[in-house]
Amino acid sequence: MTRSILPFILVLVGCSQATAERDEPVREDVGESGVLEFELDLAGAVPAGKVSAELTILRDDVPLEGVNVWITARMPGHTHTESAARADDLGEGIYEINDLELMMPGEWTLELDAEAEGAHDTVTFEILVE
Ligand SMILES: [Cu+2]
Repeated sequence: MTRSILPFILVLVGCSQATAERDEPVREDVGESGVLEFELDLAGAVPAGKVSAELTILRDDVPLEGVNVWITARMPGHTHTESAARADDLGEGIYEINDLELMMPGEWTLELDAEAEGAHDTVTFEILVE
C-alpha cells in the first residue's frame, strides 16, 4: 500500500502552491483489490445532513474516466436504513458525490464501489458526523 501512496504525496506537494491553504484534507486509499486508487476530498468530521464531496479515481497513478461509482453510507451497529448515492462522472478521473444523506450524528462508514471496464474495486472511508 505505501508503495503507491508516495507518488500521490509528491504530486500533491507539487501542485499545492496555487491552493496553499486548503483545509479540506484529501483522504487517499488503495482499494481492497489493489486495482484502483481513491482520493476523497472530505473532512474527517462533517455536520449532519446532506454531504457532497469530490472523488478522484486513479489506476496506475493515472486518472481513470468512465467509472461507475456507488456510495453506501452506514452506521456500524445501527439498524436504521443506509444511505446510498451514485457519483456523477465529471471527466478526467473526477467524480462528484452529491447530497449523500447522513442524517444522524455518530460514526459512519462510506463504502465506495467502483466499476470500470476491466476493473472493479471497493474502498471504505470512515467519517464522523457531528
Ligand atoms: Cu445511526
